[in-house]
Amino acid sequence: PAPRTVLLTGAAGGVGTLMRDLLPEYGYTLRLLDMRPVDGAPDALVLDLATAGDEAVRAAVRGVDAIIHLAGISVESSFEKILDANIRGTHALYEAARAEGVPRVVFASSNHAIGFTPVPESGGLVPVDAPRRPDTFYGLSKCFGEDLAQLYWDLHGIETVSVRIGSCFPRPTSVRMLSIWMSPADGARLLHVALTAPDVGHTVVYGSSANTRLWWDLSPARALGYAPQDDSEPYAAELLAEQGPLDTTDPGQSRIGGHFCTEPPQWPY
Ligand code: NAI
Ligand code: 15L
Repeated sequence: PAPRTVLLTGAAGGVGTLMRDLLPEYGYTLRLLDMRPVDGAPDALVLDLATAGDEAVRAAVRGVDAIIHLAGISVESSFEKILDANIRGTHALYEAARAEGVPRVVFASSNHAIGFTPVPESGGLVPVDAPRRPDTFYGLSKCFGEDLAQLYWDLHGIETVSVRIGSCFPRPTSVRMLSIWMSPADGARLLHVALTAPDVGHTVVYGSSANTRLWWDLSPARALGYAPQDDSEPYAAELLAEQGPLDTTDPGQSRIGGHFCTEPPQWPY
């Protein structure tokens, strides 16, 4: 049966806030979780997945049909902080899902799992099975999450779609983002198919809109039923006029991870 009640972790964050508005249109009832209070949602569960303990995390997942796992540090940070939030936190969530029999997870992976992959030549597309080349401890934690998802499928039969999100923001704000932007509406479309497509086992897909300047292969996502409706191209002229074209001799622009490969942004707390 299609999932109805879905736990959304990281609900206070940028993507969580966008998806909280969009996913109910697909008929889901959301249970919200974050380590910070969630604006406008006094019933949200406020807990740190890494430290809350087995029973609290089990209670958080109990009775849901699926989990969308967005919670974690979303840019580079110290190894210790990434270890807690992204590695221990994701492990705690999967253990709780196993113990409570939750059959499906959608895991927010990232383009930074393959961040050191060179930007493809014009018209080329990076396949989903390209070797992983994390650009940060953050990207490395996403590789861990994908492998953890594979383990929980092979060992425990919990299905996951790992979505390597490009940049999910209301609009693209850089020339790089023209290639990897995922509009919020397309993000909701992709999460919906990731929740409902049958027999996914563990499937890894790239998550973006149907951008004219796309860098990667969307066919694994399309095979799940994803039909993106948006394209960043209407923003191209303005961004190119402001920032100029990508300089492929600049190591901070020549790889998919962009400036994460040279000067990654730092998690603020
Ligand atoms: P964000 O940083 O705005 O939100 C993440 C949320 O997770 C925050 O509200 C934070 O309080 C919560 N969180 C962190 N550690 C936690 C823990 N231990 N327990 C419970 N909650 C915790 O990030 P954003 O942009 O919303 O991204 C959501 C997810 O998608 C992240 O996993 C990020 O790595 C991934 N992603 C996002 C992209 C984007 O374009 N926004 C691109 C690629 C991946
Ligand atoms: C990510 O993984 C980050 O979570 C997000 O904040 C953006 O920086 C995005 O990648 C990106 O590469 O633009």
